[in-house]
Amino acid sequence: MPIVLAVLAAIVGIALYVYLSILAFIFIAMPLSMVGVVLGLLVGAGIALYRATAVLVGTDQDTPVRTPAEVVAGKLAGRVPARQIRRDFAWPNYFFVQVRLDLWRIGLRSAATVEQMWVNRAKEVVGWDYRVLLCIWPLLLAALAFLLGVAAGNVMILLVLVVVFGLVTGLAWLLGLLAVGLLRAFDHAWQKVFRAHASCPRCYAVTDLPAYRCPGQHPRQGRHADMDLHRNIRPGRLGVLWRVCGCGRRLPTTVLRASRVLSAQCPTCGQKLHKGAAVSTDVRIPVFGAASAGKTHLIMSALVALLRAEPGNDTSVSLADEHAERMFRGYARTLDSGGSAPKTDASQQPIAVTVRMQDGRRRWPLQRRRSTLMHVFDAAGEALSDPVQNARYAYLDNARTLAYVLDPFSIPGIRDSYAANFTEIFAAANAAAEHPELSYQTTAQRLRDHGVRTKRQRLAFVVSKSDLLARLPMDDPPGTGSTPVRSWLIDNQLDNLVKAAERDFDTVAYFLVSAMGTTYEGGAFEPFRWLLADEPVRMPDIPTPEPPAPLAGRVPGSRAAESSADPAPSPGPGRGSKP
Ligand SMILES: Nc1nc2c(ncn2[C@@H]2O[C@H](COP(=O)(O)OP(=O)(O)OP(=O)(O)O)[C@@H](O)[C@H]2O)c(=O)[nH]1
Ligand SMILES: [Mg+2]
Ligand SMILES: [Zn+2]
Ligand SMILES: [Zn+2]
Repeated sequence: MPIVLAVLAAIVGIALYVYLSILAFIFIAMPLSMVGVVLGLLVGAGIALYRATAVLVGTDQDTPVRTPAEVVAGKLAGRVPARQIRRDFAWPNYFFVQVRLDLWRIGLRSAATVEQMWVNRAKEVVGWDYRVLLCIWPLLLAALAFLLGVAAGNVMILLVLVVVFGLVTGLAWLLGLLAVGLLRAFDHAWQKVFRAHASCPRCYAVTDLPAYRCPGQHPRQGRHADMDLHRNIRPGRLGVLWRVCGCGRRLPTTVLRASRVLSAQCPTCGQKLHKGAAVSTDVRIPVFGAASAGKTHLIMSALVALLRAEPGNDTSVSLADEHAERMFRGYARTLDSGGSAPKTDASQQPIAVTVRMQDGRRRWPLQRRRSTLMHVFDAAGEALSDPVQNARYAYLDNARTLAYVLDPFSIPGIRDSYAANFTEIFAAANAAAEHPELSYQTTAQRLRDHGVRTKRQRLAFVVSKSDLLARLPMDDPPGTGSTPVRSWLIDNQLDNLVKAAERDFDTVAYFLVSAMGTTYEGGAFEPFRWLLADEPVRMPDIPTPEPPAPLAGRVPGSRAAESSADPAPSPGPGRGSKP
């Protein structure tokens, strides 16, 4: 009987508990859970937003940051790519890599906070007595709903963040790629149109992308390791309009803008390049010919004439570097004293003498004054004839314009006819010993051996020492202008040489020049002027003097004897014209 009563009491008790539970579920758990879910959603969203703010504002100290040092180590995109050349020490563009790191961090930190809430609550409940649990389960249900709400709110906001970050990043990439493409194209177009390159006067490397030094604060070891050297200043992953150097300094991208404020250097040998390198029209003029042909005197006389001329227009001419200034001082001293320049040292690697021609007008599209850097290379005749030495003269390969100097006193016919009777003139001429054809062919062969397409190059064919030549009593002295000089060479058995030059080069013009004077028009500068005429260069405008008198019967040293070069020789005669 007591057992029956006990069972009955238990059944009633359980029924009562179930009844009360149902009531508690409906009237306590359900409403509280609803409130819990709503609160949870808000709290979850708040956690995600708080984490996002902390990461983006930078108060989350542990956010992984892609630093310039990692960029240098090759970890720009997270893995180590097989790059031979190290990237520049600069901060990567935010939307290239950091945005991904930030989003990942926000997700991780939010999830960790939510997970922590779950774990903490679970730990508390696991320790409770089951009777307590049976009494307060409706409240636990509401707490569970709250936690579920937190997780859901968190995930929702994270998804929204992924979408927003994705959209903003996508837009940034779109605009960035467009801007990078345009800026690079503009740089490229400028260099193409104005034939702008940077050429190293020492190692002869020619590049469109010089390296630039950051003027910011870099520790000494950093400078030693070239951490301040930006080898690729073009817009890209390290910045579109600007880049921030690892030292914190903001640097302009694009060669056009960088060349204004940063100092350029040769990416190959580290030599400091001229201001405006890779933006200025770059003209390289190698001068070749036999030893003692008169190459150095031609350059000397031409450059002194150019720098002493007073342009009538608003162009200006100046020496581009210390080496050029030093050389020029020597040239001017020699010319003014009437002396002779020392023989060029065959053991020294030639260094370009660079002259800057600046246009005074500011021109569209950047309202920049355009300038030209003219590099003249002078090597010793013996070195040019020596295949081992001339193989190192890479400047010959990179030139569009060359000057070949021929000493008329080395022409066998002239020598045979006059050397015996005019020893004094021949002694003054210090005639070249090498046959003109040989001195031409050694360099032409060298160019061919190095795969240079000479058919794209212009050649100024210069017959030197005209002042001394005029003193020989020739029956048929060379006339003025390109065509007469060419005919004179053919008449003097140099038809093979003329043919070879015209076959090898795109355009050839002939000049008869004396290096003893310093007149700008009609002087030793004429071959250079003709070479520059095909380049996008604005030349100093000097009033044209009276046309030179014919060569025959001239008095040595007279104005007419100084040069008989055609003031504006037409490129026509040389271009495939037949004798
Ligand atoms: N009168 C006269 N002499 C000249 C002229 N050009 C060169 N010379 C003389 O020719 C000689 C050789 O001239 P350079 O200019 O040194 O010859 P180069 O071709 O540079 O010779 P390397 O340096 O040995 O390759 C010198 O003694 C000059 O004085 C000229 O136009 N007139
Ligand atoms: Mg010389
Ligand atoms: Zn160099
Ligand atoms: Zn810096």
